[in-house]
Amino acid sequence: MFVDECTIKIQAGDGGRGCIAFRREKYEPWGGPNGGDGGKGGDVILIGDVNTNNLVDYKFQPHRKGERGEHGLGKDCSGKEGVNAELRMPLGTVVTDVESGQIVAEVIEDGQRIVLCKGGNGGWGNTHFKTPTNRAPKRANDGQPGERGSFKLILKSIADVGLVGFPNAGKSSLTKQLTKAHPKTAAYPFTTLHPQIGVIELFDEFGGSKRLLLADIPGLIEGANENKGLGHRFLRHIERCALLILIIDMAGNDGRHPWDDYKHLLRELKLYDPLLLKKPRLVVANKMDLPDFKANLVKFKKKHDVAVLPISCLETLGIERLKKDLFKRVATFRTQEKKAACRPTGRNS
Ligand SMILES: Nc1nc2c(ncn2[C@@H]2O[C@H](COP(=O)(O)OP(=O)(O)OP(=O)(O)O)[C@@H](O)[C@H]2O)c(=O)[nH]1
Ligand SMILES: [Mg+2]
Repeated sequence: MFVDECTIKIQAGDGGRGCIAFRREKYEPWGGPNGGDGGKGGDVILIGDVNTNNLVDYKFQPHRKGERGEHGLGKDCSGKEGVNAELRMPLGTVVTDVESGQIVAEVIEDGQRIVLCKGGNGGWGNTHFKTPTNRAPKRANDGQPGERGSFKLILKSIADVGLVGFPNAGKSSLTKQLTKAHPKTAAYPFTTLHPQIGVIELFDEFGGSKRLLLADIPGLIEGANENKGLGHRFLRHIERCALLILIIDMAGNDGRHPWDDYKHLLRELKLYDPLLLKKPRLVVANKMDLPDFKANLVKFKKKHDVAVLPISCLETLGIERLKKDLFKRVATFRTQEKKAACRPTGRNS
């Protein structure tokens, strides 16, 4: 089961209570205070984990708690700290505080640690309250309560390239060709039900290699914005991509019209988020091995003035060219992104 959205309830551990105690020894019947401090409560920590890509664990176990700190003891013994609750999160998880509606964390890197709720500090034992006028304080602090809250988790996968197309256009077939991933492919719509991330690797002549992440998502259909098909919720998984591939079944199988498919894809992307149309995109015409491909391509070009890259996933045609093109385009995008980030924004800067 794939879950990319859920709400969790978090409670960090309360701090332990401070202790009221006095030193009592054989020849020291009225020794001073020696009550230890309470231990700190356990934090709730999010940890980025590249090996998970699903929030299903949190859907079925939404309540997570840090351990409570132990109470302080006599003989100046502090209570033990509560154990932290460590929640492993897929990369790309956006965490929103339900009460305020604010984004409070984004898990981006493997191993990244984010303290979502802090455990309460332990209370002071009576040793801390000794003063020149009160040598035997009968006072200690309670521990502080741990932070708590409800948080919405939304997974927006991290990938460089996103594949968008109607069902059966060949998105998963292309993913198989470009990466080592093995998504299911079949001649019925909605074979892919949730996003799959694959790694595209390009080797150079010196034995080095470059990598890109490719997101294969379920098919998009006309009216997805009105929840037709699988809706367009899963488009969140291509929001972070540097480049989109719009893949069209140019052979027009099942009586489809590729030029209409292209138009509908653009419309659905725009309805989901107009920013998606601002991303660089590449139109790929698949199934060039089939007889109707050529005539359809001519018609398509008459209707849409865009560059189209013909390929066939079945016969592995045009794949290497596409792969190199992807690396070039993503590199250009990243350079532009860096330049834009470095560009001074203020008038006086
Ligand atoms: N003839 C031909 N068939 C292809 C080509 N690429 C994919 N197919 C076939 O088209 C069908 C659909 O391919 P998929 O890769 O599952 O398509 P998809 O876009 O991932 O489909 P969904 O996951 O349902 O959205 C399969 O039967 C493939 O074998 C191609 O280049 N030529
Ligand atoms: Mg598929």
